Amino acid sequence: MKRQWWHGKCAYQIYPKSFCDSNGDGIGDLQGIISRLDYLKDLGADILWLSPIFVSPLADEGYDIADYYNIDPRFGTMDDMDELIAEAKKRDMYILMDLVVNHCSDEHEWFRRACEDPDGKYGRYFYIEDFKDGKGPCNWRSYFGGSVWEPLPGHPDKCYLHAFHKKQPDLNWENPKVREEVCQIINWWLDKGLAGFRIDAIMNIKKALPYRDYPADRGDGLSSIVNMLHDAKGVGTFLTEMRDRTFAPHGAFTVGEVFDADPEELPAFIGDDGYFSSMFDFAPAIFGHSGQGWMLHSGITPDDYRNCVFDTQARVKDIGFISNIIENHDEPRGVSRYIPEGEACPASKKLLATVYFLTKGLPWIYQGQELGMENLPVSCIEEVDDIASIDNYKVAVASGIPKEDALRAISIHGRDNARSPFQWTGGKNAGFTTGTPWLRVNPNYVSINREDEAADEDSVLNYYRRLTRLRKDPAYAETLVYGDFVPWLQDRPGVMAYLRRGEDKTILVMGNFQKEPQVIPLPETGDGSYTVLLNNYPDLKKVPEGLAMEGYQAVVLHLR
Ligand code: TEU
Ligand code: CA
Repeated sequence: MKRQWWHGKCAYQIYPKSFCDSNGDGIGDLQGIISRLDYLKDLGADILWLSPIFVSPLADEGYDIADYYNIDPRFGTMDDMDELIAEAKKRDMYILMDLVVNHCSDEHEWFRRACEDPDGKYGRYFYIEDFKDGKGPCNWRSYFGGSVWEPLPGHPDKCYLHAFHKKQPDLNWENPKVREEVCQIINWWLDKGLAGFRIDAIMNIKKALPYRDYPADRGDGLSSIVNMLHDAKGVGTFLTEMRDRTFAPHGAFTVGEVFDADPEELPAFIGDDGYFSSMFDFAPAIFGHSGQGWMLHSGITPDDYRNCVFDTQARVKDIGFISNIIENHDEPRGVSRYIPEGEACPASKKLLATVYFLTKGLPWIYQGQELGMENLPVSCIEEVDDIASIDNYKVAVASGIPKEDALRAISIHGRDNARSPFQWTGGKNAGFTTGTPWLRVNPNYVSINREDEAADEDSVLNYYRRLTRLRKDPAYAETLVYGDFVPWLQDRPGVMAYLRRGEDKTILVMGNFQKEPQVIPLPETGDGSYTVLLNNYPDLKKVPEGLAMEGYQAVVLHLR
């Protein structure tokens, strides 16, 4: 694997709408981000991915773009964006924006002109078809529920395809003019000084054509669009063209949101000459998921989590650099998902931080994760913003599931969980805004907030600061960035442990991933002595059989 400038960095995802509001309108904005760059630098964040801030009606919170060349006034101005790029550069930080090009907004000029003339140039930017007997060409279900086919405004005999929300018409990537438009957007932003992009929903750009029905997977007679995607071959042709015309000439960093890639395609996606620099590991995030909706999702135990992470590490090895997360803006909070219910506490949150952060690949922190922020309680459907949650709720209630059970599923799987305002202080609105926050603040901000944790040496926040510093420590960086990943005791219940083995050092990362204490043997290496590099407890007890680990104790040892 060719070495890259970003391999030794730490990355951070900002959800701008909920990060920091600078002007009291209750919505996070660019000036808010600029005001927090020193906080992020001190945390150890080098690469910053901003979820979309382009002009948008926010039907899908900005993932429905109406103008790729302008900043939505709710987030600020293009001058603010230029200032952010410049201020980040001064701090050796790198800005990524979110490339959302599987679809645009139905309020984009392209779609407006397609509605004026469905058979004209812009009609061919989209998948516009004739209804037949009042039905669309196939029975695919959108990610957000219902048919992917929606009547084309002004043309009741025609319909357009949307994999996501009806306000997100899919762009037709088979049309070279669409691909040209996308390349222009990318190059325009890279020329402005962006370091690169996170690439949204990119596996959706290739459809299996001609359209055909798939076996209905629910009572509505529809079939999840994911079933079609399994048949859609050839996305690589589009991705190669995009890379060669944009990312490669600029030396840009890119990280793909790639679901359902075939394992043998990994080198093509993130190898030395891959379509992208990296891609996210979603194996833990989708573990136990059912295509039948959230009500049928099964849980994930610490051992399941460990096995997912280890499977990915075994699959990726030295093919490329995977991007490791425990959460993002689409997923529940990692500490609420991966730590058994009722056992999320500073020790277990630090354990989870340790065991994911030091695996091989690029570590990502999602805003608020460094504080140990947790899922957002839900008391009624009216307070829910997330359109995926609202769809899952409607489907569940329509199928006869009690409302309180449907609501509980949102509290576990909903996307609002990660989108509640960043908790800066224990004061009003958690210091996020002086106005009314666009989404309610988690009531636990009084005990989980940056101000209090910064002052507490033993806080989750200060533990993350130690983690990022350890990974960049000149004495250990070579081993932690490039060392082989070697599982240790991978079948032992309640243990998540692995070696990072470099040329001249071996580092053991070991977590007792349960609340009960247990003695865990050490691997036999060297003279059996070690240096403690990190420990989420004040001390570490060595016994003849190994280490007597407290509940949720995690350690990082340099084995001599
Ligand atoms: O998400 C794409 C994606 O993750 C879907 O495959 C997923 O199943 C869907 O989010 C339902 O939960 C990206 C963005 O991360 C997400 O926020 C957007 O809603 C979506 O694309 C459309 O742009
Ligand atoms: Ca604001």
